Amino acid sequence: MKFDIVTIFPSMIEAGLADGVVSRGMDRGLIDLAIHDLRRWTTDRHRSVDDQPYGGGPGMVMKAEPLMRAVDEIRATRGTPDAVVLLSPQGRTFRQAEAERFASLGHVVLLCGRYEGMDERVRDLVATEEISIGDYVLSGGELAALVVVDAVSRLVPGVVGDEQSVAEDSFSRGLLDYPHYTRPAEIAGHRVPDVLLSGHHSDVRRWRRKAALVRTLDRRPDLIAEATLDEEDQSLLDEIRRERSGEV
Ligand code: JD8
Repeated sequence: MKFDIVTIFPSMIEAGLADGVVSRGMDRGLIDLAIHDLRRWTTDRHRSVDDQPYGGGPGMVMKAEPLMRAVDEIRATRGTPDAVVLLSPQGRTFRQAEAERFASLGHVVLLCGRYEGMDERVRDLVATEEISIGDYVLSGGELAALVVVDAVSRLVPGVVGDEQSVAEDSFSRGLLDYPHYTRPAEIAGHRVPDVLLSGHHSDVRRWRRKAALVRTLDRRPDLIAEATLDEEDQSLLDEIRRERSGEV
């Protein structure tokens, strides 16, 4: 998987990638990630990446031309990317399905803005898509790019040690995760549920599946509608609803 990140704050990206699964994937040659300082493609004495907005108003706008030159050079030196992604609050929301789609592509360029955002011509001429990581206001695209790189990289085979755990991850099943416990068996009167100590693997599996359904129903009912539920899940859901109606 190849990533190119264009930013005026390369050290922010470096810091975010210094540890963890992405840096290990880079060390192991599974991820080829290059960070590009946008100022390299400025031409004026002050290396300007921003300018005042036409029409007036507060703040500054990122100039289009340095970004256009940056992507041209990335194309020439690193190959034609499958996607050029503009991170912005106006983008469609980045979800697990998007992460899976990016992971299926070979080469993704991520463009990070600052200030009030990018000159609209970046959307017209450079970006192939526009993504937001969620409905809150960040100061720039760098943290969003790190989020995207992390979510996509862990789907690249070999990046996360345990393929099984990636496949079983809560969002790949469309449900929230079940509760996890490790030693000791009791803390301040809070005991680990007996079933998890029982050694009955099918009981453990059923308990976890039910707990995941309970959590999802309580915290993210919107996900239930989208989840792929098998017959066992359906009967567990019925069981939960019966328990809650006071029938049991
Ligand atoms: C890129 C500049 C800041 C945004 C004026 C504050 C993504 N989910 C997300 N939230 N925010 C961003 C994001 C914010 C950015 C830029 C991404 C470039 N800003 C601007 C508009 C209002 N300032 C984001 N992905």
